Amino acid sequence: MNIENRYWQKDIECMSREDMKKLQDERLVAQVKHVWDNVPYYRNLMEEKGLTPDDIKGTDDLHKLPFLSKADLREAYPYGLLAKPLSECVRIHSTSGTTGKRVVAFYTQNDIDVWDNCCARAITAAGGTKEDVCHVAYGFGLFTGGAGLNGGSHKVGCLTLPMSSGNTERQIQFMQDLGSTILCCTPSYAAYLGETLHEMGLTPDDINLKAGIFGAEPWTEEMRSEIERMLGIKAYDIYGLTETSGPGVAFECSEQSGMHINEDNFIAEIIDPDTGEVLPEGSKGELVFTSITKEAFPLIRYRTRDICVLSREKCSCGRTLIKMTKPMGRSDDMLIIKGVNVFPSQIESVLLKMSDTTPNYLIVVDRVNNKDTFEIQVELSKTMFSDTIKSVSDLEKKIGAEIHNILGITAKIKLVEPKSIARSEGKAVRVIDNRKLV
Ligand code: DLL
Repeated sequence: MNIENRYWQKDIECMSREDMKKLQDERLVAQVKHVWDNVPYYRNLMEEKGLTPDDIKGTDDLHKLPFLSKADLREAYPYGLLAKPLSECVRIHSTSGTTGKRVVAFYTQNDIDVWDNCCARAITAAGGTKEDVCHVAYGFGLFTGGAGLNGGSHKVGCLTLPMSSGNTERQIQFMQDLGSTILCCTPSYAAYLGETLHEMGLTPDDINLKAGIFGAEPWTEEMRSEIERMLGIKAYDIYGLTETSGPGVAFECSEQSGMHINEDNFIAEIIDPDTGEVLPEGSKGELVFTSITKEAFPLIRYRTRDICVLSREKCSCGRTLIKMTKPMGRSDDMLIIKGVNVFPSQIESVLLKMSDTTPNYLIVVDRVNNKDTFEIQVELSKTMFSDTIKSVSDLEKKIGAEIHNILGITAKIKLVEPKSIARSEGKAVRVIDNRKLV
């Protein structure tokens, strides 16, 4: 890769620690004043803690500020956290709202520019330049994936294909005809595209892809290798959430070991999810973000529920931006089965280490006679499916033993026919929990 192309905004991405702290200090002070002056909801939260903007002189005072949670966002729906007049807002995005009221986020033109630059950093770190054809197969609409990567791709000057998701064979046709070099979509959709490519009798040599930028859902290192193999690309992670603009809060570089957080726009903290105590660097805990450049919809100490670890270890790419590990699931997505904490990613890791299964699986949990039942449906590869009953039952036992080894509980393994588990074009559904626990 040409060295000039490695960074989108080198002065920021490689800024010294002292300069970054200074920038964050200044921006935090201004942001706190902005919400105090313009958002009564924040002012009330601060007043409850006996705080005024004068108490916040920089990032060292961040811990004094109250947390904000999804419940606050719902309570303040739709305009309660808006910090700019609607006439200055140019866009709205929203979460899917499957578990309650939607969260609506507002953007000024400057918010969109900042967001586009964050996504442009991600595309550049994945090797993207204006010579590339960027195929955006995240959903477009209220979901932030499509619009975010589309905006970043425009900034970089790539030829942008705003494909959205779905119509999978046509996606591959376009890739072939228009020579897409960078693919942006969820990792589960990337796996589906890889599967479809092979079913169409094509190989990675028949397309021109070199890199993929995948996020919006948890995915394992095993899934990364599988996608890289199926599509013949390097697969990069990207993280974000609607509340903080969307994708591009953090992005992976050539080292592919954790994502750099765009610290000029977001201050990250790790807290103990039970006590709210701020944990030292290197601890595993809940990620909390404060947005320090957002105009329309600023977030102060927003609890993401995502569990990860932060690290300031030197990165070989030259960026000095702090790194976060892949989220290890959300604290509210964690399943408790037979009293044991289970993250779907642990199961995915086991399954993808087996050569005879596909990356398609479903975890089904139920409660019968007051006892949890735990079944994992796993799709077989085509070759394994036509194999003997004995080898299929050996594989079931092997997976069962490995799951027991990792989790310490027994799961019923059900191997199912190829293509029998529904494919996802956006975020994959990996868990069906039939226990009515609430
Ligand atoms: O998923 C924004 C996005 C779009 C990110 C495209 C990356 C790419 P929401 O729909 O609001 O926003 O969901 C946010 O998705 O709190 C995480 O739990 C999860 N998530 C996002 N990126 C990753 C990732 C978008 N790279 C929620 N790895 C977040 C694991 C992720 N989980």
